[in-house]
Amino acid sequence: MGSGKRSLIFGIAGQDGSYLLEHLRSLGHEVFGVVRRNSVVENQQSRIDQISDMNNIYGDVTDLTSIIRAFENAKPDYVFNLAAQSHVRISFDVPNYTIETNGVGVLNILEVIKNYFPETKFYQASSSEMFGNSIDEDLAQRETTPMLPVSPYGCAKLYGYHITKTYRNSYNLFACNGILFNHESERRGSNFVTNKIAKNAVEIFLGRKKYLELGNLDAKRDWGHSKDYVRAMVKILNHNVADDFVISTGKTRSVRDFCKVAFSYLDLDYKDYVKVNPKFFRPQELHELRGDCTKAKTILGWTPKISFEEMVQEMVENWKNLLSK
Ligand code: G4F
Repeated sequence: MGSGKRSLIFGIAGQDGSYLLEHLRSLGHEVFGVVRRNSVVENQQSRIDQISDMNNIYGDVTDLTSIIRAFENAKPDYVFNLAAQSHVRISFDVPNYTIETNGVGVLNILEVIKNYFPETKFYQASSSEMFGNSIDEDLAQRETTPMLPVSPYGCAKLYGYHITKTYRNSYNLFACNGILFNHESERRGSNFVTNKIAKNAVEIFLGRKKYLELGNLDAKRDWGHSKDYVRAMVKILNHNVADDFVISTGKTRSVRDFCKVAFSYLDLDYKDYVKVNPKFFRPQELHELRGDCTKAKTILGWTPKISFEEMVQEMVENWKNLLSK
């Protein structure tokens, strides 16, 4: 049974977009998605192929007329902006593009909502990268922690975060930020550290590679599962007040810990295979993230369900299935 609700997702072809599409459908929403044109169509569509009877619209958050067209097609009750240049290290190589997409892109959508669709509820995918190395006394980050980003990606996301709050307060829009800590899954791109480790560990296990090169093994992240985090996005828009929420697990682990767990599922010791290559270091590193999601737990009744170990196992198993074919 349909809920009568219509949702529009910018960035539907990404990890979170594809899980959000499935979740919204399970809630009875009619879902529309904006995808960027890509020269290799399989890359663009691979995560949403199995669910491709969706309403696909070509567009880009940097292209205002395409945003307007997407809104006119979808006539959405809910809009989720997950579109981004999402790789932190690469944001140092393409800073202008990152600011244009992750910063100005948010403004473009808000302008369309303010001028033409003011009843639409808006979710902005904000990021824990906005905190930089700022940390509260208890070593956690929460909604009140000062934000001091250390990458072009973090700076652009911080602009998106503030412009969302500014439009909410200036024009009385239902515009919200989810401040999401790292979240992964078998659908994660393999140039992010988690799926890079999972993929390479399986290649080593299968005898196709001898070692894995990584950057900073001591960086610590609060890693949750994307499936859990897309549930939070919907809860944020279903809340009766537009607000901002940290979404995290509250547990922190190092890149080294991730290697240890991933390789151990294959009965391998990561120390025999992992090498450090400075090529993968960043001009400035964010050393440690641990999110306190008490606000989301208390107000939205959201909690993560999938454990770190289950998630790592899923990622390793996925590569085992794909690569042993
Ligand atoms: O997996 P990562 O590239 O994720 P990062 O930079 O934390 O960003 C992710 O999470 C953010 C939320 O905080 C999102 F906003 C963002 O869009 C993205 O989803 O790197 C994680 C850590 C870093 O400290 C990095 O220096 O892993 C370290 N690392 C070590 N070796 C590596 C590598 N990262 C990558 N990508 N590749 C390496 O070889």
